[in-house]
Amino acid sequence: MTENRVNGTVSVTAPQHSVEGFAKEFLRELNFGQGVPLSRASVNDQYLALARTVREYLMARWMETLRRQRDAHAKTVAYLSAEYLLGRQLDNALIATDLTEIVEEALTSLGIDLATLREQEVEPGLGNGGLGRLAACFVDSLATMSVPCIGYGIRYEYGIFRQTFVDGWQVEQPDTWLSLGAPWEFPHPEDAVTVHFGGSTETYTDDDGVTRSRWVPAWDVLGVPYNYMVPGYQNGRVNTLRLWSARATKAFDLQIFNSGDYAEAVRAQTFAENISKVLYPEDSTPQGKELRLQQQYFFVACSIRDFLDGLPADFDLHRLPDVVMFQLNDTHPVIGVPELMRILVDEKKIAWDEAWAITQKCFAYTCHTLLPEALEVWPVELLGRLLPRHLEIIYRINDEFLAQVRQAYPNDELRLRRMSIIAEHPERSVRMAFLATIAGAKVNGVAALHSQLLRDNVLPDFSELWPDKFTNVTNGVTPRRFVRLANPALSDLITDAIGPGWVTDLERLREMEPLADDAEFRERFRAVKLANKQRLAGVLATRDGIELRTDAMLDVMVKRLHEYKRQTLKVLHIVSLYERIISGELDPASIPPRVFAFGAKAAPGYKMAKQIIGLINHVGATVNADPRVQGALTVVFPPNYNVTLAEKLIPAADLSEQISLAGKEASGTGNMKFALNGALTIGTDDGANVEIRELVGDDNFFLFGLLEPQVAEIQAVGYDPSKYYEENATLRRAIDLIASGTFSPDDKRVFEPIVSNLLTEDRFLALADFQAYLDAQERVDVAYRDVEGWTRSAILNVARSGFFSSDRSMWDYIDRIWHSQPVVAR
Ligand code: TH1
Repeated sequence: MTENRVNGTVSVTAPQHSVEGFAKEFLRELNFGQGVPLSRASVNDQYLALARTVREYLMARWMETLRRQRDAHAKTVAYLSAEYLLGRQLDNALIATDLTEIVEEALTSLGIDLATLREQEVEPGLGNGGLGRLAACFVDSLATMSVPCIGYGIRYEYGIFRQTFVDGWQVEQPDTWLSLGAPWEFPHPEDAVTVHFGGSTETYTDDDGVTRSRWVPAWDVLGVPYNYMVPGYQNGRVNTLRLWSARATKAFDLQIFNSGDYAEAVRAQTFAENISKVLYPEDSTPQGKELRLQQQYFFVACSIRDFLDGLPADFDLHRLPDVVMFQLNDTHPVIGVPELMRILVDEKKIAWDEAWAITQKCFAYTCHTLLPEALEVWPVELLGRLLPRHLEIIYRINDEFLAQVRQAYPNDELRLRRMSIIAEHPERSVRMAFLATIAGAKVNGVAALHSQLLRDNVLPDFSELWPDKFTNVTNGVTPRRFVRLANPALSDLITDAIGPGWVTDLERLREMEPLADDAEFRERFRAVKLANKQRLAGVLATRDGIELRTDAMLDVMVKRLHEYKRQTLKVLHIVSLYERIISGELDPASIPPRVFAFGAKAAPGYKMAKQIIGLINHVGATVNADPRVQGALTVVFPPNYNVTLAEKLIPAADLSEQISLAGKEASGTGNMKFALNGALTIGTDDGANVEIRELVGDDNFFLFGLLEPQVAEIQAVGYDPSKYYEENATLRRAIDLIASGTFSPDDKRVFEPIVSNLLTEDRFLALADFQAYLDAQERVDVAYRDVEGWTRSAILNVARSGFFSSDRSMWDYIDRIWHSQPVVAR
């Protein structure tokens, strides 16, 4: 690395791109960074040295980005998210810097295999599922689009648990992602921020004789920032992701230590560090635990303070909305609203009304769910104990808001009660979605249908009061990671056909449309799919000892395990096929052979979800071992589905299962990744499926199931699942087979809870949609037999899914919500 002085600042220039140069840099890192010679370097040594070498190529761009951003005084997006599901960093850095080939060659010249080093990286799993992965896609897009953005979150010491199966049942292991070294992070203890908790509030009279309130906190912790590079794709830009780690302000009490009570001496440290210790593994359902609220306030307080500290000393805070938009990724960071108010009013002594006007322009809120039980509420008692001043501020926001409602709707007590931030039942609590909606400049849902239902069903009173506040931004996924990196074979085929521009301008995939009618192109497309299946087979063999046949239809359902997503409906389909085969009704030779692949983690405390995982594995074991099936059906369920596995599974898939009950999946993003990689979707009219179907066309999508209004109707009159069981013999036989204990000979009653739940409650109407699902699956079989027709549809799925780039999502946010501008590189 060379250094030269420009304008009094040290600027770092990146090493030159050459094989010899890279090999030299790598050896230098190995020797001087890891302290080992090549001859004695472990794979981990080599991986760490490689990561450090690659990141040197990003360093100059990173500093240049920061400098340019400062100079441009551009408005920054501060994305506040409790989760970032990043996936592995090495490959992404390699494609961003266009170094893959050079590195491959340089390592080969040293007798090292790049693929082996790639496998050494443990992905940072700092998120649960779609919400965390979306945040990662968004920061990737903003960097690639040269938009000033800083992502703020938590550096969990343990990310999402590692899932193992013991006799088919999920057992969680801690995710020790930091244990072998963390070459992608840059700790900055000198920028640590103190965060306060607890205590009480007091009133006092200030110098001007005004009575004011202030917070007298009881304890504090330190937030230490760790920076991560977010490289734009081959554009010379690197944005920052800043994740906070909690430390004790006073690590160690020497007096207590000297007195011999060692445990007590480090108690404060242990207590503080707990705050960023572990990611809550609940997806789409909040737990309401005190530590969770501590986490939320901790990272938001650090982030807001960090942003404000970065402003010039003489900055006029009335101009804050010109320089930042805090985007709230669901309600988890909403406590930032009263935090900013507290800083402006209590610390900066800005008048309440002015502070509120500023605050309302600095926040925007994205809602990601429709499930009523997923809307976060915090008991007043807990919030008041942990953050007493914030509770006061929330009360005042609420009072003034309700006064406004009263004025707009006189004599409407019911409405006031419906709209109050404070709920009275079942206990007094703070409705965080309401607070976010009231404070936010904009409120958006994450797919067209979702945004509509958000307005109509979740926040109807608010959308009536402020129709213009509500908008939609349909989710997207980054084509860099989920096509270019995950599917190099398809990427090469596309680039061959239409040039490389699609990677940053995904609508250009449209140019491929005519090729769907080109027999030779279809042949090549099929070859790509087959190669991806073979690649997956290799991964599953070494990773899990799973044997995957590559000559069958690959039917994939990967997502968090949740009843509303209806993995059980998928199981009922498999069990039904199996039952019809063993009862002689269905000739296994008459259907195209299928591999059913699952990937799903269940929240550790979610009993029914864990039962369903057990059921899938037990059905799989039985079906796979039964010679009567003649290999027509195979079930594979590799444990620990994560971003790394997704990158191998999705490109190999033929069929994408998106079968949630209509009106329950806010958007989905896996659905987009499959379509972009040439899988056809079998799906309900839910979330972003609606938009996928509109774009790819009905002929290239297998739609089934109740529509959202029909679901609402059925539920209004009272849903009775047993009726479907009585009236549908195929369904009855499938359920009876599960109930008979066929899949669990050691404990025949083990799946009774699932069976009885389906027959008596079936909250998500799996039985009501069963027959429609089976019919759609028969249409899939027919379509799959037409090899050319299927390939044509698959190509059209790719060509017409450019809309689902997260770059487009980001343009929509800029246009409808942020009004920020790219700082153009060069
Ligand atoms: C998911 C939604 O379920 C999914 O439909 C959507 O595509 C994704 O967010 C991105 O928008 C959600 N994940 C969570 C996680 C938590 C709380 C609420 C949601 S909604 C912890």
